[in-house]
Amino acid sequence: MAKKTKSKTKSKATRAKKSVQRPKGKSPARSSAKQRRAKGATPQSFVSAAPTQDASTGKFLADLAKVAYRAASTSPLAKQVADAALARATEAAEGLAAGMVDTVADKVFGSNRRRQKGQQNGHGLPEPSAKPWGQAGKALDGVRILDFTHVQSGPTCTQLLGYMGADCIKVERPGVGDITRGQLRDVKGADSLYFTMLNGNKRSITIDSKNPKGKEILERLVKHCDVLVENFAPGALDRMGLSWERVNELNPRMIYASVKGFGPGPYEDCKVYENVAQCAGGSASTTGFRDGPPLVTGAQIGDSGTGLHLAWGIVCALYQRTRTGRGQRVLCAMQDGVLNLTRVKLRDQQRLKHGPLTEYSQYGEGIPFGEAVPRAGNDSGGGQPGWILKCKGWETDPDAYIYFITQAPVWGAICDLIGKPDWKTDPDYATPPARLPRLKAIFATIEEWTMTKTKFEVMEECNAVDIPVGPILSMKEIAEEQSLRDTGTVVEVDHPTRGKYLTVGNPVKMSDSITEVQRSPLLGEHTEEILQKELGYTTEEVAEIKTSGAITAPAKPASAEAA
Ligand code: CAO
Repeated sequence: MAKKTKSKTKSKATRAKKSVQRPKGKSPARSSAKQRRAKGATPQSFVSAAPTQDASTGKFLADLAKVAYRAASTSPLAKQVADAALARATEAAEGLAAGMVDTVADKVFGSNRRRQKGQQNGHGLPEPSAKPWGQAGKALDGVRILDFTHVQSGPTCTQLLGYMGADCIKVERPGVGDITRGQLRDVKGADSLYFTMLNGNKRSITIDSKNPKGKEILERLVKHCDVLVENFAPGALDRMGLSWERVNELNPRMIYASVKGFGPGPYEDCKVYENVAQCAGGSASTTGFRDGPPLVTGAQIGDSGTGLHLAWGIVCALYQRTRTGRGQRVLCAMQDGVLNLTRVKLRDQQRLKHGPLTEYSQYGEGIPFGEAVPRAGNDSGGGQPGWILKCKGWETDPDAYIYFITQAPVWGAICDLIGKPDWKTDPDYATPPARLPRLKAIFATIEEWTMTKTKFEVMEECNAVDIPVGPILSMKEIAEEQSLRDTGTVVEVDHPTRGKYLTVGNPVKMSDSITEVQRSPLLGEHTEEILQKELGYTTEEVAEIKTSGAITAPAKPASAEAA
């Protein structure tokens, strides 16, 4: 068996070696246009027939694709050639990489070591970088995002991609921009925190998408970028002439990612904001106290939660594109995103058929369940009962509380700590099922103890004996928490018009993709830079674009100051 593996490995390596020894002059890439015409070949068929086992041909195909893409906006033929060349170059690169990785692996590990590693033979990946951790670029370096997002859900998504290194080109309406620039303003004349905290690590270009020249620039951007992200009301992007079909025609590799309020169905045309999604996704009906109205939560699970889901979908689509070479639509409905985050309540809905939900405190209180999952106040929602308890100072400090979990394995430690050692053996308290009908009274007794200490003292004493508790931290305390600054979760950023502000950095820490949090862009700050450096417009062309009204504010700009 071992022998078989070895010979297989060897023959692969030999094949790879042989292929790079192919006489360069014989590559069809070098045959003349005259020869090709004589054979009746089209440029595309020629490209498609090029061998992909040859490094120099692979490189030639990649270069050809680059050149052809430059001409693609004016010539459909150039576009076809570019697409064919790129597809073939990718195949060549994949084939060569696989061969090379095999050869390198043999050199580095020897064939025995490679066998031990089983299938871990590179899978077409390049040789591991020799650069120190954190110095080999960022996870999404080279990914270009056409960021057509506004308000919160879409911008959350693109900011996360920006934190991971993607180049986010945010398109905004001239003179107006993302409506949140002017919403909830705290500093006169400066972009609001609503905007700045959701649009870091992006560049801003102003384009009037309804101006003919503006449309032309947008089409160039579509061809230039890898991902289009948008969260307009249903149909708005189609009305701009950027339907999925059109975008796919312009750039078959583009991933077209959208946030909408609802998926296909009776509500698909509705405009949706955060709290609408929280209500329609099942969160509000299960949040709050049983005897009170439904409640929305302060965590923006509809907006930021959906943005996060969309970012995940985009990264998966980018990965799939490395195999298929084509883009796809990625849709995340806010209702679906909220439901995904509220899935434990759908779990409980199904459990209801089989009896009462014994971990809900209403069970212990003897209150019958109805047909739908009830609001459970501060019940923990898991199998370990928990509740929010007062701590020292609660009379004046609205956040002097702690979340206390009576986790079964540490029940003995809880009893000792609160001065009730007899509960450890008392049949009414010793087991989790015995405690369930008494939870209210148990938590009231624990509270007598927590009220003698600050939330941080409770935290310290409980954690010393592994009792899980959580202090209710105010936003003031979070803003001042040094450990969150140290990890880059809370970051202070400097802004040219509003000065220093705090933002939330990347909540995901990666050992080889280090996040640098940058301030949000001013409206249109990068318009000329993007037109010239990314899209290749000349200085004269940019001057013409300016006079066309495609990138400048109309004479009477609409008010950015919104409710
Ligand atoms: N140039 C010219 N016009 C532009 C433009 C540009 N650069 N950018 C946007 N516009 C236009 C759009 O084309 C659209 O015009 P038409 O309706 O005339 O075609 C218009 O601006 C506004 O689009 P909208 O309908 O999306 O904006 P709205 O303020 O009325 O609605 C919202 C906002 C959030 C309710 C809606 O966009 C929506 O439902 N989005 C999907 C769900 C979502 O993401 N919600 C979360 C919002 S965060 O709480």
